[in-house]
Amino acid sequence: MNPDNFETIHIDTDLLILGGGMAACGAAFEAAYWAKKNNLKVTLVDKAAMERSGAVAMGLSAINMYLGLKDGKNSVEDYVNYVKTDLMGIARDDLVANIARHVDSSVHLFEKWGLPIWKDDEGNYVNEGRWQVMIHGESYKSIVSEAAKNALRDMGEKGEYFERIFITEPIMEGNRCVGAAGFSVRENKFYIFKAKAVLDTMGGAVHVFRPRSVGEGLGRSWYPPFNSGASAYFTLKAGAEMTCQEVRFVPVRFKDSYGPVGAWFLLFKAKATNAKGEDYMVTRASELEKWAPYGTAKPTPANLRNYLMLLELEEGNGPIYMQTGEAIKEMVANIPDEKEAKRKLKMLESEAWEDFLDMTISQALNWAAHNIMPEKQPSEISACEPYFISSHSGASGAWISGPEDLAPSNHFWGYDNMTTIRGLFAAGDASGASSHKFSSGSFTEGRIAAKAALAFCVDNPETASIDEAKVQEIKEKILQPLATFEEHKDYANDEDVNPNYIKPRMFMFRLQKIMDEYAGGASVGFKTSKALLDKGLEFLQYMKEDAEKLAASDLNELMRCWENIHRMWQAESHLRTILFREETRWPGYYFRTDFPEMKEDWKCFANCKWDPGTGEWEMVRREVMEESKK
Ligand code: SFD
Ligand code: AMP
Repeated sequence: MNPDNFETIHIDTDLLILGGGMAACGAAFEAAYWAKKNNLKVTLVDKAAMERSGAVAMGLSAINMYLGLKDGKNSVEDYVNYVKTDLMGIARDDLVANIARHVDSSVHLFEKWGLPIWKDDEGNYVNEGRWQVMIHGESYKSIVSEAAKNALRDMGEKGEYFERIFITEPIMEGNRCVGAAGFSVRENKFYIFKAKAVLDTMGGAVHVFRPRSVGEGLGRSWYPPFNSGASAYFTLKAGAEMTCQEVRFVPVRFKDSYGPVGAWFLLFKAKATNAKGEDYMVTRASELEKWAPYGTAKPTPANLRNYLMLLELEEGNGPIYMQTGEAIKEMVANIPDEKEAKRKLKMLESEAWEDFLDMTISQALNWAAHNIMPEKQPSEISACEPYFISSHSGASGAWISGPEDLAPSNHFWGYDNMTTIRGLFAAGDASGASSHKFSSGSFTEGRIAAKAALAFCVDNPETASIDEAKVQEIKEKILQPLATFEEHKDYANDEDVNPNYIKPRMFMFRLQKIMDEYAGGASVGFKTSKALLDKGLEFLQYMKEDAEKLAASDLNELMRCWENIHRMWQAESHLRTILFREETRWPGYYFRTDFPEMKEDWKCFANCKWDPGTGEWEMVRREVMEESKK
């Protein structure tokens, strides 16, 4: 494929939304309203088709963030406390509160657009846990993306969305982000998007670490294989400050098919046990005291729930089981009427299957394939490999401005959700330190960020001029893997093995091996140390040199090349931040064997920044504020 045959397409807009997931859909929906008022243009670009792109592609069985503020059961402060405790004391109150006070209205919109939310006999939402509501959510993403697309369509020429365009690089003018570059994954087209404000919502990252499923199972992971670190790469390359890059997420899931556990723990009140049937949350409760005050709080933070399970495995007490059968039996045990008990049992069985069919069909297939009847037998659960997803129980992302009325003065610099780079905003998995926003909170944060980004466009109406030489330079760099392949492909008789280049698949395996073995992946029980991290960093530098030799035979491989470069940057910022934080604060996510305890003087954010001018990394501590302004 000849890179010279690529047409260059220029798109000029006011607000550029990168990504088409939950945060992007929220952004498009909100932007349409504010842009119309100010006669501004909004453009959205997704690497995939919005109807099924991002983490919600397969559907979901619950909305995990709903406060029910109108019923007075919960308050915004309750939610902030919950999130901060779950993250072992490290969270931005202002950001969490900003999402929490608006999230309910987003959920009501989803319902209005046709998302079926479970209701009880009185017509109230059925809660899974305190903050989660159950949905029939197989088509969740289709419903939400349709609303976002409609909002853009309603804007006429002032609203547009592009699908199957892979964004690779930020375009900068000094300390201001003025656009993005990318390419079509279907046609020989290279794109330059020029904008007054850019909103990064390209999700988190998977396959940075070696997955548990390899070979024939490669691509099977909890997090969707198509989110590959573009968000973090984009903000890092722009020179933005990042936060919590060490706070990866290791979910516990049904083993090998990654079915969700939340409904089992919270709705069905199931217990997880070791092979001897012991409930390790009870037998190992004393371990939690070491991690007080978070370890002794309720609910136990997600990483500590993992940690107790990992201790069982270290002692050889696996497999670990979700006791599904016992849970279902207990739920019908107190129903005296036999017919009613049978009816309830049938209902519970179908709810259990739907939990998987709504969002992780492969888990239902796994049950069917292994003759597992959840009402009779337990199922194995296991800790996955690490992922980067700040909207769930991880926290890695850009360091952003909070809202003026809630943020302490050093957490506010003009516009909600603006990164430390002018004109560059972030939301969803792209913004850090505001965990537990999930699908509904990410959509809501997209709305908040888009409104602020449009205010920025109004206040900063000047447009950038990107000169043709710069465009050409970016284009050549992005298409280089095609040129490298063309130049050397005939050297060897196997396209994939060639001393002059490396294919993205091999590159990814190499990255995953480094991260798994040196940065505390699943195969080493999530343990690492300075000695290992230093070695890992050394290997990563060699990888960075070799990234210049990535080769692509077609557009799909070109995308794979860039996905892996994005992952490599996510990896480096992660590794550097784990190294910087000399304590263990999230055992169960990772464990520093050389600093095995949590330390009071590390109760702070560990932030990092890459300087585009010098190529140097800078690590800084930022204070955790205990109260948001009211
Ligand atoms: O419970 C580029 N999440 C759940 N949230 C819930 O509310 N309920 C659940 O039941 C949830 N479950 C769950 C969840 C996540 C995952 C992975 C699983 C299960 C298996 C969390 C939410 O899904 C999550 O919080 C939001 O989706 C986050 O929103 P956002 O917008 O930050 O990310 P996205 O939706 O994944 O979208 C990313 C978009 O970026 C695009 N993209 N576009 C252009 N160029 C590039 N280079 C790009 N790279 C990526 C993507 O195509 C996508 O459009 S439970 O089991 O945990
Ligand atoms: P999951 O299916 O694990 O993603 O969980 C869905 C929701 O339930 C998230 O909000 C989790 O934080 C929460 N959750 C899952 N398991 C537990 C548990 N054992 N205790 C408390 N909350 C949980």
